[in-house]
Amino acid sequence: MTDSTTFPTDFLWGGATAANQIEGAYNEGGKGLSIQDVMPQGITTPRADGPTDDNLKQVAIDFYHRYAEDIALFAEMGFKTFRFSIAWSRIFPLGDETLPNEEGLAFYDRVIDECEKHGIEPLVTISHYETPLHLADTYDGWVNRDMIGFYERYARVLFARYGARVKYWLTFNEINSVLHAPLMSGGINTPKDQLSKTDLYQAIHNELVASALATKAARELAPSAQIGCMVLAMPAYPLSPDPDDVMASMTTERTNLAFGDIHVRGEYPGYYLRSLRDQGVELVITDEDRALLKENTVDFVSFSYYMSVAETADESKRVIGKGNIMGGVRNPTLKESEWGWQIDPVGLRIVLNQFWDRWQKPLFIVENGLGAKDQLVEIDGTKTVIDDYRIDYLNDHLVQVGEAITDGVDVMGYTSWGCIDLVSASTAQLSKRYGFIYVDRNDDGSGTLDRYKKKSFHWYAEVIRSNGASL
Ligand code: BGP
Repeated sequence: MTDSTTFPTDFLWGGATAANQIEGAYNEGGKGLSIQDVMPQGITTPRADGPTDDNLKQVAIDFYHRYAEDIALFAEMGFKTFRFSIAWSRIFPLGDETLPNEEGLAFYDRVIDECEKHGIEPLVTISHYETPLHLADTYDGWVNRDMIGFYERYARVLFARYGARVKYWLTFNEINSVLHAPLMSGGINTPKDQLSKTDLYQAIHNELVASALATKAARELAPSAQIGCMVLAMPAYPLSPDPDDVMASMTTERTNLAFGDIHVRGEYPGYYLRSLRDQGVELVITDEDRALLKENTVDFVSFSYYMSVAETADESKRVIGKGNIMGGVRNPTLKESEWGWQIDPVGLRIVLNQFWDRWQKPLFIVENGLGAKDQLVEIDGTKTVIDDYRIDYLNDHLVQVGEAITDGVDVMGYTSWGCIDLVSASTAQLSKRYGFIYVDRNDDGSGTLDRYKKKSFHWYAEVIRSNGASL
């Protein structure tokens, strides 16, 4: 990249994590269980009845005790922002009680203290795949409308406690993923193949209303806060120029775009209502719900971007590839990661332009990165990982972010996913690594938990220092 003025001077460079994937201490500090505590194998295997020792998230990377050391390393890279989530079950161990757990609140005070010490702006996800287990077991998660009130109470506690210190908030991680991973994303215990469409879309509606109520609460309790929605972005290109393929691609993309449309425009789009009708789904939507959605739209749109897929109307050509939670039809023009996620840097520019054209709201890329198996090596007495593959992936994507900014897109920032190695959401393993910082912990739970800087650590530090000119 030649133009050093491409990235705005206040561009929020940083990294992203989620509580259940880094904190560990799953039963410390008064924390209750979350659905992650019964998902030892990630999203591929049915849940367990209770916590099991084989769940790497019980310790994860021990951020709960090592947060100061880790945030200092982020500061060394020059992070302007750090995205983390608050574990709902640390604040409300069961989820439906009236008073919060002070020890849980105090932990995030300390995390925010550390961020402030280093001039790092916290970016907080209120709910990142961490529904309290009691809410899943007693209410079947978001299928039940009572969840709206529990979430609102939780969000209000957060805004009251941290609202003066945290500017950027995301209501739900990848809110559209509930369509594909109802337990992890929605705390819904009913197995996906037995979940009725009506229950699924009612759960989505309940989350959307809760998201609007959180925005409303923030306006009251934290007037300087900026509230964003967060969607899993995955372009679905037509597999061919056949108009039927183009229409199929549009229909698939709309399953994701609907979530941004509703958060930004405050109402259900016609195509979404039609799709509900076509599926025979009748939702309970009150006039008050409609008013809440309309009056409490978001300040910005954030999203994860890892890959794109293709789409076709021709069933015989629907070769399904792997991918982030939803996956899709394989695109023969693209390479893929070790986990079959197809790598498409230009897709990020396409998504940024599409979202900007559609919503005219500032955009925040809050997840992007390459999961890979890393090899720890020793060079001149220092342990490190030579992760050129990760540097290449991130560099190629960030070049496209620069292109989008040059196209006129308003991009607020970029937080690379798993800036420190963490437990993978889909596989629940540590060997799928994303970090700039290697954590010595293996899939069998062995390891010292020591941290080592990878080659990409120094690369990213220079990207941030030069504000993207080094790309
Ligand atoms: C997103 C999730 C993250 C993260 C990431 C990478 O869907 O928001 O929690 O895990 O994907 O996925 P994985 O860990 O499965 O490689």
